[in-house]
Amino acid sequence: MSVFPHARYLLGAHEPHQCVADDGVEVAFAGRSNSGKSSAINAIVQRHGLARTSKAPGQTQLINFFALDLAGRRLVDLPGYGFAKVPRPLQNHWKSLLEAYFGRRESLAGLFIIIDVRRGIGDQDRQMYQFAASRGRAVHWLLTKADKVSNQEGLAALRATRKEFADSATAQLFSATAKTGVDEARKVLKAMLASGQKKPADSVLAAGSD
Ligand SMILES: Nc1nc2c(ncn2[C@@H]2O[C@H](COP(=O)(O)OP(=O)(O)OP(=O)(O)O)[C@@H](O)[C@H]2O)c(=O)[nH]1
Ligand SMILES: [Mg+2]
Repeated sequence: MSVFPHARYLLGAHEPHQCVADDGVEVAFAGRSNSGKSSAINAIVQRHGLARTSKAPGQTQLINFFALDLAGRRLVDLPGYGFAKVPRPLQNHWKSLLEAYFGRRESLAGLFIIIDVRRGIGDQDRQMYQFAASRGRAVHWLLTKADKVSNQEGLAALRATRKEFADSATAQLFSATAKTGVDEARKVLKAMLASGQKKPADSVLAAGSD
């Protein structure tokens, strides 16, 4: 049984106004094309095929929203960046879509940035970090495809990430294929979602409903 039995695909937004209503709480997954975002979502939600995965980079071209439960908790699969073969106008469109999303989204509680552990963190990953951090959102670096490197190489990448983002973000090793680090990632996800639900306005409402 899935840890999120009510998880389901909601919609894909090509334009900012098509996004799911900005209430409830959500955690977004960003990363390069083909880094393993959709695979990570499926492993963490424990639902094979919830987010579409592909060997061909550039599969996720929309902001895809998934409900995790009936209480307004969501996951968001953001379009992958850094895929050179995408025509320039489409790349620019994605960039402005991501900027609009990060600039305005109130229900965004935190960001997972998915990194292929073999490639390391790039400029666009750091840009995603800046988008989230500048709005006070928590960031978690998910160094995935750990099954593709030795333990030593994986730990070296993890140490470097923790050193660079010492107090400002968390990081872990992960593999969707080998299912390593899944429990840890799920805990971080749940903590982000819980932190997003404790907004002052929510507490006032909760206090009034007793
Ligand atoms: N070995 C290994 N392969 C993985 C892992 N995670 C993903 N992959 C493979 O990497 C490829 C891309 O995975 P996706 O999850 O579709 O990547 P994505 O980041 O969602 O890609 P886009 O939607 O195109 O941006 C697929 O062939 C996956 O099977 C992993 O942990 N280990
Ligand atoms: Mg994808």
